[in-house]
Amino acid sequence: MTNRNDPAFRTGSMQREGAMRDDRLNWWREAKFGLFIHWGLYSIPAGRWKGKFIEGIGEWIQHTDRIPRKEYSKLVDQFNPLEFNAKKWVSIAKKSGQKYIIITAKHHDGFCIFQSNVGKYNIQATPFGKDPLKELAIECNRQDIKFGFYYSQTQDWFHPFGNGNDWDFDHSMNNQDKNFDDYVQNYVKPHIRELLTNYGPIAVIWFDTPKIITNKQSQELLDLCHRLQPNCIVNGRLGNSLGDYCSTGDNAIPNNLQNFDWETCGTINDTWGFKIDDNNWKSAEDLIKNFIDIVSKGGNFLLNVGPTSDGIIPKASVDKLLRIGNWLEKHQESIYGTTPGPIQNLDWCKTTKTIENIYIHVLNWPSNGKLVLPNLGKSIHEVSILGDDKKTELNFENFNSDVIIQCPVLPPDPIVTVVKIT
Ligand code: H79
Repeated sequence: MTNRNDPAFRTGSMQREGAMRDDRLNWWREAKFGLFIHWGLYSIPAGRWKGKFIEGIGEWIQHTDRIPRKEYSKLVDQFNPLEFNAKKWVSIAKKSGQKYIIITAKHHDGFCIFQSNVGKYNIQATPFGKDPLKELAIECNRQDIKFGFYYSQTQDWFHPFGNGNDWDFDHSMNNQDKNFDDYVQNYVKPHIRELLTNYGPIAVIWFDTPKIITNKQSQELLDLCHRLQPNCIVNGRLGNSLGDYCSTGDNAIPNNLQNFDWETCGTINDTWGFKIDDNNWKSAEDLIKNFIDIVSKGGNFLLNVGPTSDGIIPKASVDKLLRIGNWLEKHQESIYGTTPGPIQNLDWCKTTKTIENIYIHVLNWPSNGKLVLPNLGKSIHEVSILGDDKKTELNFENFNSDVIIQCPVLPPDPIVTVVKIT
């Protein structure tokens, strides 16, 4: 049906067509930018175990260091995020121009950061005693931001019938398939029921690492989500080519324009869950350029933060997000609600469009201020710099099949200047 050969879609999926799906996806297609939050027991060790720095991504610490579940699960006694403030978190997303928030309800370690009547490995077992997801749901509603949950449906290193923990359990034993199905039917599904019943409207359920899940199990989970909340969209990592949109591989951006719905999830440093020694921050400029690249190819950007176990989003993350928000405030028009533009094969510029306008995002400003754009046709009315309060019209001329636009010699925007063609 569509071309998903790009390596970025290693973990991607096909999607079902249909009017229902279009309805569900309408807001998401315009939204472009979301906040991903990885928060759980792994935020406490933050990449260190028994005084040793553990390699790899923070939320994988239990797996990387083969920590026995009996030992790791003792972290519940320490989870008490006294600084957690839903209003602050949602405000950060709001100021950054993000339109949706997706938080880990349960990651691969199996800990549920919400109040659940299914199993005991959840927030109720901690000294915190409140449900942070409930507070976030209320606050997102207040600030008009869509809210959704990440849920690890296959890997679960705590549940004996979940997948992935080969240091506490021997899953090659008898009844593996039957046991995993038991886990899906009697543990995963009831959790999904709680998540889609107790928190008001949920915009997205974001599954991950499908691995051994069967087609039947994926289909049942998809149907369950849509039955409980018909407007809830489900990402492609549900598995077996099911779901409402494709997820690329982590941090992967496809090389070309794609003609289906897709999203890149990405990190600001290297880890997803908070890791004390990860200071490998991407620059705000690179993040903005990645974001533009993604939108110009028809995708959404789900950008991650990993709050500390106290409930603080690292300052470096907040700084970058706010800088993206600053750029976006001036350039909303060329991002939200746009579709991929007509020029797709140039490295120095990325384009988007609306019915009336084409937006040229100039990633590398030419030293003479002259932009040479191929194949835009001859029906151009007006050219200006987006965000220019004086709305100065720029001179342009047609030359063969090119349009040559004379811009200021110095780029008007310090990060990425956008030229608007009407
Ligand atoms: O939730 C985030 C990741 O934890 C999750 N997806 C994003 C959104 C994810 N699950 N699996 N993976 C990412 C890929 C796993 C990579 C691994 Fe490794 C390579 C696991 C074991 C070897 C890196 C190195 C992580 C642990 C050691």
